[in-house]
Amino acid sequence: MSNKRVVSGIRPTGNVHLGNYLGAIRNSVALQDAHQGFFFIADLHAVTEEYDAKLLAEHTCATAAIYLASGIDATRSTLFVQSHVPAHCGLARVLGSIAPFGLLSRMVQFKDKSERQGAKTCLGLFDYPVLMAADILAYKPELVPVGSDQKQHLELTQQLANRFNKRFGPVFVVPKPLIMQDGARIMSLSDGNSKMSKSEPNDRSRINLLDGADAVKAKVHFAKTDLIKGLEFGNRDRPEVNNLLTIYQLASGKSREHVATECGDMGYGKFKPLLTDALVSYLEPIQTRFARIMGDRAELDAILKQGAERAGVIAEETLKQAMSAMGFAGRT
Ligand code: AQP
Repeated sequence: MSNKRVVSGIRPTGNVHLGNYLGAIRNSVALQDAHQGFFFIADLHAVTEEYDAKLLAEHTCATAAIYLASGIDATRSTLFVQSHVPAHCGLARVLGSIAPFGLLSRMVQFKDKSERQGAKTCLGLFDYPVLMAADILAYKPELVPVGSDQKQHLELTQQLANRFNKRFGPVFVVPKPLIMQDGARIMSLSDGNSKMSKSEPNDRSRINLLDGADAVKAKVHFAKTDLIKGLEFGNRDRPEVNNLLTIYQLASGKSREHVATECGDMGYGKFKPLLTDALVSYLEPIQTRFARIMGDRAELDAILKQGAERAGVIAEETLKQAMSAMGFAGRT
């Protein structure tokens, strides 16, 4: 097995959607052939904004099952729940001592989310990127597959690794983001300028991976479009059309050029059923596997337990190395 590692996580903040899948999960699945994969459900990141405590555990299990149903192979890759590996928090604490306050306050996601949350903004939201850096650096990975929304956080991770290595010695590997061009930013079905998101209250704004044929049909039917004739990629004034064509391209497995030719002269009356059919066929196998995995919770729990044990050994070792480099007295 390759000794190159890849790390990626998803927050259990709701229904995993097509954007999560196209922007991150499918890349993780592809990378596990040539890399040691560490894939986790980022539950500690899910409690930094308003959330429903009654649903957290359920969303955590469902997200783990989505990973497996999408093709993560637990015999080759390590699948675990973030909070089951305490070294992530230990490492975040020590990285916090070199994380510049000013830089953290300028993180775009923090600025957006804290503006929305006002007085409810918590410390966990502010130092989210430091915990994310710890999540990644703990495994010394080469690559981190993410959607383009996480690019800035990845850059902070690189800065923290470099800063630490320069000051205390070479403990961390500086990871590279892997942002695929296609699918890096899937947009909302109701607003082509906002990204598809789990926490958007309007469920019609996204295709959930577990949406059945009727839901997909209705969501595509109601997806925002425009009145301009013909369908085209890449027109900045037509973000909704570009998004729907991109989704069709990825779900159908056709090339961009093929889709541009196939759909260029179509109206929405013809295109939307085509998109619906492509999506339903794309999602069906994932949904069948998901149902099977969720039907055996004991097996799922065993996979996550074993994953946390495997991940814990590596993350603990990195934490030990980092603390020793920083001058902490060793534990006997
Ligand atoms: N719309 C998107 N297009 C492409 N990639 C996306 N990702 C998220 N949304 C899109 C990628 O999915 C991975 C997991 O994301 P996350 O669960 O950690 O949190 P997020 O980025 O905040 O995703 P959401 O769905 O928008 O959740 P909420 O609404 O809770 O904030 C990441 O790699 C992300 O880039």
